[in-house]
Amino acid sequence: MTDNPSAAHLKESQGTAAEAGTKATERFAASGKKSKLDVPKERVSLLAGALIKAANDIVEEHEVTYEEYNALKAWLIKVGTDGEWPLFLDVWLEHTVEDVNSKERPGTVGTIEGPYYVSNAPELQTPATLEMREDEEGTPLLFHGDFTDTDGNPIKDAQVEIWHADAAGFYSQYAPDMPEWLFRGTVKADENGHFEIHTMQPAPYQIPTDGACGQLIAAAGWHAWRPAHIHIKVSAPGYQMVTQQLYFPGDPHNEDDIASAVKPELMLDVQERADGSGNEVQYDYVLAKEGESR
Ligand code: MBD
Ligand code: FE
Repeated sequence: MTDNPSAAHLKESQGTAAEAGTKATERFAASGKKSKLDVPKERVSLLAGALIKAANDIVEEHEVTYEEYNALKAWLIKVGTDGEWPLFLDVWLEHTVEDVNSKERPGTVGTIEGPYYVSNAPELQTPATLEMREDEEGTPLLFHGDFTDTDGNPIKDAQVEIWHADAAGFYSQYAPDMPEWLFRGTVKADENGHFEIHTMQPAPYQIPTDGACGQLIAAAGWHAWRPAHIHIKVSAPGYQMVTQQLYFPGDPHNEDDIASAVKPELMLDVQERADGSGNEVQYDYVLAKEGESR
C-alpha cells in the first residue's frame, strides 16, 4: 500500500482506517439496527427530497465547480471503500439525531453512541473490574453510582454497558492486537441500584487520519480529536435506555470535540483517591419509565 515508513509504523501500532472502518461497517450490518428498518414511503420521499434539495442549494449558492464536484464524487466513493460511513455519520450527524430524539425524555442526559459499540460484552457483577492487560498503562479509575427513577426510588436490575479506549486511545475489536473484551463490559448493579466499576482512564481519541474522513479533515484544515471519554448504555427492565458518554474536566478537546457530543451534564467530577490508588468518580443515573416524558 505504501512505503512511507511513518505510515508503516502507524499500521503496525493501530491498524489502518480501512480495517477499523470495515469492522464498523460489518458490525452495523450484523446488528439489529439494520434488520428493523421500515421507513414509510412518505418519509423517505420527504427526507431524501429535502437532503437532495439542500445539496443542490449549496451547489447554487457556492457556485460549485466541476473540479469540486468530481473531488466530492471521488471522496464519497472512498468513504465507502474505506468502510467509513459509520464513522462519518456518527461524527458529523448523529449528535443532531440524538438531540432531536431525546428532548422529551426526563432523567439523565444522553449523547451519541458512535461507531465502536459492541453488544453482549461479558456480564460482570458489581463491584466489577473491566478486562485489562497485565501492567495496563494509565490512571486507575473507580467509577461508581446509583440508579433511581424520576421519583428518586432505587431501581433494581439496572445495568451499565461500558466501553472505552485504552490509555493510548485505541478500542478493542477495532485496533489490532488487543484482547477482545478489553475495556468492555456489562456491569449489573446490586439490588439497591448501586454499581462500582474499576477501570483505567481512557486517552483522548483521534479518529483515523489515513482514511476518507482523515483526508477530509486534512483537506479542510480541521483537527481529528475527540476528548477522552467513556461510553455508556444504561438500562433496566421497564425503563428507557440512555446512551451517553462521560468526559474529564480539563481535556483540551472538551470545547472542540470533532463529534460535537460533549454536554455540561456529562462532565465527571473526578477526585484523587485518598489511598493514592488513582482516581474515583461518582455519577448517578435517573431513568425514565417506558412511556414517561417531560
Ligand atoms: C469514537 O470513539 C467516537 O466515540 C466517535 C463518536 C467517533 C469516532 C470514534
Ligand atoms: Fe468513542
